[in-house]
Amino acid sequence: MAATVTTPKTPMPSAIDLYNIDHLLSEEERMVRDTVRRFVQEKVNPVIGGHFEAGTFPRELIPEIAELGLLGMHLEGYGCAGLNAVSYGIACQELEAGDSGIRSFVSVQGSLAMFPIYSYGSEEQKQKYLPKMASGEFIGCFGLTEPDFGSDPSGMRTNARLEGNQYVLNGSKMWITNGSVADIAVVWAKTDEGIRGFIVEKGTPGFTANDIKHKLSLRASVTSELHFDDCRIPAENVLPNVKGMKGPLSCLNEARFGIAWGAMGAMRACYETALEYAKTRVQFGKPIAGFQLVQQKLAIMATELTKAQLLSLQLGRLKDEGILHPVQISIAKRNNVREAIKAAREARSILGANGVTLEYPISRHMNNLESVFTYEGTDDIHTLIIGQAITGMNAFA
Ligand code: TGC
Ligand code: FAD
Repeated sequence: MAATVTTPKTPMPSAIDLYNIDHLLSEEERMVRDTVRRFVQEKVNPVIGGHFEAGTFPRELIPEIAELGLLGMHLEGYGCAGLNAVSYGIACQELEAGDSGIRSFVSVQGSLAMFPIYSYGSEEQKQKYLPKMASGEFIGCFGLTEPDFGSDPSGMRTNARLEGNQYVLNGSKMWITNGSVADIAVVWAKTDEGIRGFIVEKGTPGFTANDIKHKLSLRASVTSELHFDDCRIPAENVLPNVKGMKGPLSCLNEARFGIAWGAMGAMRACYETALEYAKTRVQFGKPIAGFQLVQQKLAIMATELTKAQLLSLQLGRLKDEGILHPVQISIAKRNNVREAIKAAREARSILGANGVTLEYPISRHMNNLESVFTYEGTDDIHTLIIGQAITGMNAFA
């Protein structure tokens, strides 16, 4: 029998899942989605606007985030949940539907602080840090960016020299998520043997962290500067199993993967808010959702959300098969964040003046997405990574 198409009268699937992607998820993946979505609706959404306004991170949510198994959730053993990549992506999507700051917290902890210890640490380091990080007892941060080296981190000045059984660390790191709240910092520094990763514990003499104030984006997230002034750390705190830029760049693969999914959460929240608003806001005698120009905006948002969902799901399936290439992550990170920003802007316009307030989540997401566009490789850097992959020519320098 020939394949058939339903009629236009057949009820559509949900407005936030126009391609029935739900069908493509396993039961476990759906359960992760529903659990994290409920947590965001019940615990994050009621408080996040207040935290954004105050410029504070909702630390009170950490125990529950840990309880849900979201910290290092795609790692196995050491108290981690050991879920697949798609589940990790789905969790990031649901968290970022609440706020990019919450997803950032989980990304940094799992992908940027736990992942390097898990992948490149000694067995002693893994035993010492990972279970406490999975349970939320220890918070981690990741220090790669410096004041003069953002997109080009290989130029870093932070350095570590071996003196007896200690490394002496000097330099500074900038824009570090969770910096001042972290119990341990995974810091990348130049050594005689090339770039190495170090675990620096809070309170080590010579290590200070100061918060960056007056951000207009990611306000519900802590961002700090780290300073190392003859900071002596035990030689056993070096990550023994990696040297060179592939150390930090491989961690970025993990975090960028989560961001590609996360951006869709912010996008979905903006789209859903605009859709609901448009159906009830009456102007010229009818709901504004009945005007062609408003429908055009909503139709584009719905289409781009659907495309991003499919792109991300295949990204996750490739990761779970163990054949994901970093350039595929760049394609998804770049596309999804770009489209999320465009959707946020259009959604904001549908709310008119209401769109600029914190009463609705859209402007908060829109401002957050400006950071997401820049961190973990700017949009330009991902364009160049893709360009290099398809032409074979390096256009970075
Ligand atoms: P390049 O010379 O091309 O390569 C150096 C070595 O690294 C390897 N490599 C990778 N390994 C794993 N994954 C990747 N994606 C890799 N890309 C490169 C490469 O094979 C080579 O290995 P080997 O063994 O030959 O030494 O690298 P480069 O130094 O020229 O860098 C290229 C470039 C520009 C793409 C890279 O520097 C880059 O991605 N820049 C952007 C910096 C960035 O994204 N920073 C993010 C900081 S962390 C952050 O923003 C956290 S935000 C908080 C949150 O997530 O919420
Ligand atoms: P620059 O590299 O100075 O770039 C400025 C502009 O020049 C950009 O538009 C860029 O795309 C463009 N540009 C640069 N090079 C090229 C080129 N070759 N061709 C074309 N255009 C180019 N870093 C961490 O290490 N850890 C963290 O936890 C962390 N958290 C962050 C949290 C927030 C809220 C923010 C905003 C940033 C965070 N970062 C973190 C830093 C982030 O990774 C950097 O901001 C980012 O890599 C870009 O670096 P930069 O800001 O120095 O911009």
